[in-house]
Amino acid sequence: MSGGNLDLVIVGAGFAGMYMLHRARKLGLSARVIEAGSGVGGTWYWNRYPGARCDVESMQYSYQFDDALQQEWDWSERYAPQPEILRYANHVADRFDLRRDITFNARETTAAFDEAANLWRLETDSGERIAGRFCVMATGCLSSWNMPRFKGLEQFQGKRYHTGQWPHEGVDFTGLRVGVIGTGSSAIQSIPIIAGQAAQLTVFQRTPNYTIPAHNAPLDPEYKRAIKSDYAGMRARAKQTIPGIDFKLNPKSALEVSAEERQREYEARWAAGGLMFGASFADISLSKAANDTAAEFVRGKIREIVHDPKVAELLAPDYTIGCKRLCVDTGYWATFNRPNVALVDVSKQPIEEITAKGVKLAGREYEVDAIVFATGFDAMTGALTKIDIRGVGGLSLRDKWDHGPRTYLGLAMAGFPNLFTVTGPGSPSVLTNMLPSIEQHVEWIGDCIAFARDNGKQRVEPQAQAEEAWVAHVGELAGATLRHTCNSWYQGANIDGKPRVFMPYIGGFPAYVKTCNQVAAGGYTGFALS
Ligand code: N01
Repeated sequence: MSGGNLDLVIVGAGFAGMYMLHRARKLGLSARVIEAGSGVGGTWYWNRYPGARCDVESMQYSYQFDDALQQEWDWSERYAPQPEILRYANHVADRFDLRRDITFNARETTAAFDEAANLWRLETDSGERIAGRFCVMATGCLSSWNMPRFKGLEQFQGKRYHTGQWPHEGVDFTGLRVGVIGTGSSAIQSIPIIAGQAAQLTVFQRTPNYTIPAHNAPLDPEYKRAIKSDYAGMRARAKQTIPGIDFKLNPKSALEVSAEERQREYEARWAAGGLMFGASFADISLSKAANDTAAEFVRGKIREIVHDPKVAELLAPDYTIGCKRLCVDTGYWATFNRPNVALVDVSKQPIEEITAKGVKLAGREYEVDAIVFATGFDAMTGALTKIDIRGVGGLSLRDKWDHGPRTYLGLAMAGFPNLFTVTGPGSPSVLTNMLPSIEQHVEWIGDCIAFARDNGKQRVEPQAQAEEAWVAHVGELAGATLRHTCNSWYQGANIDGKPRVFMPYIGGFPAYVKTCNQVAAGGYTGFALS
């Protein structure tokens, strides 16, 4: 690891950290990335569970900063599987010769701002030190995996896995009795595959989820050619939409059309598959009555697919559709028709303990050979609060965020000069297509650092009032939709004791970019530069 002072230290070699490094080099900044894993890819490096794939279509879930890169890379399926996305990340690392400035197998534990020297000083778990004028936390939004504190966890004699930290060599469940705890995206993707291998699969469900079929398939070469012939056009259209994805939103209200037209639209979206079911009508995320029509349509599909009416009822969610992140699956509901699959409701009688032999609740022990914890993440803030980050006067980020995250633009925090976050809380982040959002953030951060350098400034720090106003704006926008009406990780509800604050900016990609551009054009309004 470099002992000298750098212009920039980047934490994390996922898609954000990799592009930040590339951008820093282009700007003539010396930079080094610190990465806990042994390879690049971030979330796609860790999440190797069976069936893992991206729920944004592959032609859109990729970098666009280099046209030759997007022209030469060949996606094989509509939704790219995790191994292919990881290959893509490695290809990018090779193509842009990134590895020489990445330190692998080094987990950042502390980062402190040295006010006298205007330097960020970081230390890793092995005691290595690195310092840089600026620091970018490219630590990911869904990277700090959540293991609930189940009583007796350590006494389990079988194998334990977490979807967010899957063994690199893979796991073969053939002939085993397996328990899966959780029914979020990771569970919904892995359950059909585990069910195909296991002798017996028991799914422990606390809250059912809405999922839409992926209808995944190999990509038609003609379709790929058509997109590549005008990739820029497609990317430009995507940037005009709220999630930063090129898609068709039906501008009508679900309530203004006839029941037949509504049904036709939902059937067409179901047949097309994927997240864009949520765009069937313009008011699904705004009006409870409109939302109910979409939710009821999906519940109807569950009742059609799942043979046992009792199981179908347990699988059918009763809350706002799209409140928790919509899932995208391949054969999820039908999996519950298999004779080797059982569903256990833990909503009213929670898991009491993990025993030596399995999972115990309501006085019954479910014996299993392996448990898969598909229990999600300490989303958006967990990866940052895990590191002991100290700003001016020793202010700790954990303390600053004690009542919920506070940022300016989701990019920087008052009291933490020269520190930036990529897709952090307060940014559109997880509500958008992550790759274009990452590129926008990285380019903005790079420009801001270059501006400071070119203007002889040592420190860039949000002003407290600007941060205050942004936090209020983010909260106000969240309150105007139905997104706050359920227990989701968007508002920290999945982690005991985590403050309930809706974390991402819900105003959409175009409005966010416009604000960021105005801030930059105004000489970084809301920031103090000194
Ligand atoms: O995590 P989750 P995930 N006892 O938090 C349950 C992205 N992603 O890894 O809902 C019993 O959604 C918990 O129950 P509840 C995507 O953005 C994307 O699946 O809190 N159960 C829930 O069912 C996604 O939204 C892709 O009541 C417990 C589950 O565990 C995000 O990552 C694929 C429990 C956790 O679900 C997170 O998804 C995968 C307890 N004590 C992930 N604690 C794609 O691109 C938790 N649960 C497709």
